[in-house]
Amino acid sequence: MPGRTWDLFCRVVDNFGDIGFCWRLAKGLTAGELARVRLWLDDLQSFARIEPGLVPRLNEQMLQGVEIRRWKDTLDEAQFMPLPEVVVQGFGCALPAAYLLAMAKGPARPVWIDLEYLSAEPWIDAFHGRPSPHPVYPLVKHFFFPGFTAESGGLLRERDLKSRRDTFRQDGAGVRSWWGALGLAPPVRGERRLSLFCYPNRAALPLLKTLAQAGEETWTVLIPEGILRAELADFPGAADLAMGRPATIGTLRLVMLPFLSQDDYDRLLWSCDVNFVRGEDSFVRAQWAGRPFIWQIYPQEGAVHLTKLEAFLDRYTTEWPQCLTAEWRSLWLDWNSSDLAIGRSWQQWWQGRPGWEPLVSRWSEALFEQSDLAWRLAQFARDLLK
Ligand code: TRH
Repeated sequence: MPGRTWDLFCRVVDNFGDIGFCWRLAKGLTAGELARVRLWLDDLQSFARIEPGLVPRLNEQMLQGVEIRRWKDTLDEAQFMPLPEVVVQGFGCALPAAYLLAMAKGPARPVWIDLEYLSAEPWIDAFHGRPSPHPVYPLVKHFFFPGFTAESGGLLRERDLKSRRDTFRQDGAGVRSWWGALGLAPPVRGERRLSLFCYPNRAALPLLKTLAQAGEETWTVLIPEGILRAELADFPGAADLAMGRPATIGTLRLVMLPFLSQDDYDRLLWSCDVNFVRGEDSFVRAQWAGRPFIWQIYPQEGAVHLTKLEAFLDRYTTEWPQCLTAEWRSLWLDWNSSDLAIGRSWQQWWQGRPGWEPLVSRWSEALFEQSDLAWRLAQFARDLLK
């Protein structure tokens, strides 16, 4: 049974998180037959970086069952017709004025949902689902907050994600050929692999220098193209780093990766021993990988992002012994405040591994028990449509 008709609006503010999330959501709603989705998007070039099947010059196209439409500010009311039953504005992006007017005119007014950014802060549970009447039109918008609790909007996750992850990990030949496609042999004994996706960060160099003097272990650090460009230029030995030309410095091997499709990026997270992630979507994907991760949160004015970071750490480590919590907190805070002394916190953190390793996968397993965001969003819309 095909679901209700939905419009999902997405503006690419910067980076890949907005479209990364909205594309997953559109696919999730479609695959679960929860909705028939039109995805309105203002930047198809950014989208093409994470979705190789997209043709960025087209104004309209079907991809994986989702109708993708270019969203231009010049579109008039007729071009949005027919209005759907459910409208979602991704990350609070304002709906086009002509669209809003058409919604207000009716006759049947769509359910209108404002899908917010993810946060682990406790207050979001109380605000999730709240209505907000429009000041002029007879319309009511409802807030939907993604989150980590049963009371929130939950987290995006494909239905078969866990089985795909586990099947991939168990398939030795598949994993070998996957590494091979990236130009790498599988890891050898004593070699650790770390993926490093982050914003510009002065702590990166001291961290890499620590990994270059790691004693018995060797570290292969995989960096997406364009990430840490300025920092690496200051790293003696890494000046020639380029795609297909790794750099070896002591116990560190640096490898530049092309920007991967979302599916291959998942495989990278599943394959590495440690993942550095950022923003929102890669942060969530690292949790589905069930491996240790270090999160660089999207920096905001007035350091409000640090409150969100602390809120997540509180939730993540709530049942952990104090000493392990302290190790995670100090490494994460050093990374997020570009602390040049990060080498020390990294070493303490890594040495504490036997203590926290089972707790990391326990967190992931517990999250898998929850219902996913696309399903919760569809239920939420269904209840409002009644
Ligand atoms: O790109 P980001 O920094 O996005 C951010 C955040 O969403 C932030 O909250 C928002 O305010 C800001 O954008 C505007 O990081 P994020 O959220 O992890 O998104 C990256 C996406 O790119 C994610 O879907 C994973 C994907 N990706 C690939 O598909 N291939 C890759 O090789 C890499 C490194 C990432």
